[in-house]
Amino acid sequence: MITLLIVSTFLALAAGKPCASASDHEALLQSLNKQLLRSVDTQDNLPNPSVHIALRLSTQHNLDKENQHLNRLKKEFHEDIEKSLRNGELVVGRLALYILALRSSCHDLTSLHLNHNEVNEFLLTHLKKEMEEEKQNIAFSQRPKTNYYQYSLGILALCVSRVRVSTHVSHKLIHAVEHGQIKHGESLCIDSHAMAGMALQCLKNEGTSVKDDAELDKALVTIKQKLLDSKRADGHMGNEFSTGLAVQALLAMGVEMEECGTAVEALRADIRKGTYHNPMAASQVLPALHQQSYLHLKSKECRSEDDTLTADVESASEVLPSHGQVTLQVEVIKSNGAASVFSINVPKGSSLFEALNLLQDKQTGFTFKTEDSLWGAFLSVLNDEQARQTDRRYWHVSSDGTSLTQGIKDYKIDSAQRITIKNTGY
Ligand code: B12
Repeated sequence: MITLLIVSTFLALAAGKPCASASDHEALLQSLNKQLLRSVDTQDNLPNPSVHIALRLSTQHNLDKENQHLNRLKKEFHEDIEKSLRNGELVVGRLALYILALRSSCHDLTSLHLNHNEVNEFLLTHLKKEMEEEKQNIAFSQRPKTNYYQYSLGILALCVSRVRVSTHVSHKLIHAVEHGQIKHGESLCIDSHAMAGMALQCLKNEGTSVKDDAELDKALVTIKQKLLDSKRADGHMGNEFSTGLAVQALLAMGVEMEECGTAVEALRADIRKGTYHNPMAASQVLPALHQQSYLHLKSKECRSEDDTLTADVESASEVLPSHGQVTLQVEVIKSNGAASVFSINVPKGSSLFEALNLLQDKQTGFTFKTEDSLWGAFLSVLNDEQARQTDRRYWHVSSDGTSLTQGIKDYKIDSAQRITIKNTGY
């Protein structure tokens, strides 16, 4: 039976993908799985719930390491959420991911509380409350305090944990889908549509009552169409970093793996190129390659699991020392439109973060600060001006007019270029 299952899985994966054999696919999948397992060994950063979910949705496991990571989440990540609550920060998305991570390890959710204002609350009770606040915010200002990606994650976490989602909360998401309100900066956000798709599909599968069943079905059709329409000539849906989530959502919505063949091939090509070296990026891609979506967490039982995955020592990738310097122009455009341009020579192959540090050290008047997030360093302050989420502003980064698709620590400077960092509203 199991053999039959494996053979049919291989056949499904091999379908519609001329460039990879089933064994090639397995090897790539395993390399990404091992890379994620190695990432949880690093103790410098907070444990990442998204990485935990991806490890738990994989076929191969290292149960010891996964347990250690779960314990770190329950301590360090849990405390970090409580710290955010004390600082009055928004926690919807991180709390939802944490709940999904606990669910992925079949952990009893009622055994954990959040301590806030000297009150102990169940995680799910607190999430429900925050979702109510988000819903109110949408009612008053047509958007959540966080964003629709996190709002969808919230619905998904409640639904997967079999907690009823209020019809008002789900209606706000359905309405946003139908009115094209789900954006990333100025452009259509494929990642958020994928997350919304999984959240709404979960409600449909659970038979959760919604304001209007026909409206829910219409929103699901809209999302599916937007995801399919986002396919580029190279197979990506949206970009390299949204394709994994888009495939997950399409699978959750009942699309066959064969229909995602070109997207899966694009993901495989990215893995070969090392595009997903950021653990957060890898964590959103791996489930899709396993033909899993976050919806599978609902029925996860954690019984008789494989325990054969080893981290292996990372094969020393041949990083050839790059020679020479390149000239970088850094243009900063503040919220009042005032622009200043700085110039610096940096070693070829530096990250933008390293380049900005060099520029700061030169004491030319350029300064910057970052904030930590699950994706890494988020640029928050430049030349003493902060672009705040509470004001719905951020520092948008582009190179020679093209928006960067990576953060400042991941983006590498390989040639002379002009980086524009602009305080932008969204
Ligand atoms: C919403 C969102 C934004 C919002 C965040 C604020 C808000 N309240 O809405 C805004 C519009 C500001 C934004 C900006 C950017 N974003 Co954005 N963003 C997202 C999105 C859709 C959801 C993030 C989220 O809420 N996650 C849930 C919570 C639980 O996780 P979190 O880590 O705590 O969330 C925070 C961080 O993710 C942070 N954040 C958002 N984007 C980025 C990007 C980077 C590189 C970093 C380090 C942090 C970061 O803001 C979140 C809210 O505080 C993701 C999609 C995805 N697949 O994850 C893309 C995504 C993370 N963003 C991306 C990018 C490229 C950017 C920009 C670099 C775009 C640009 N050219 O300027 C900038 C960041 C520039 C900077 N200042 O450093 C990429 C990152 C890919 C990568 N390999 O690094 C993603 C995956 C989208 C994509 N498919 O291309 N983003």
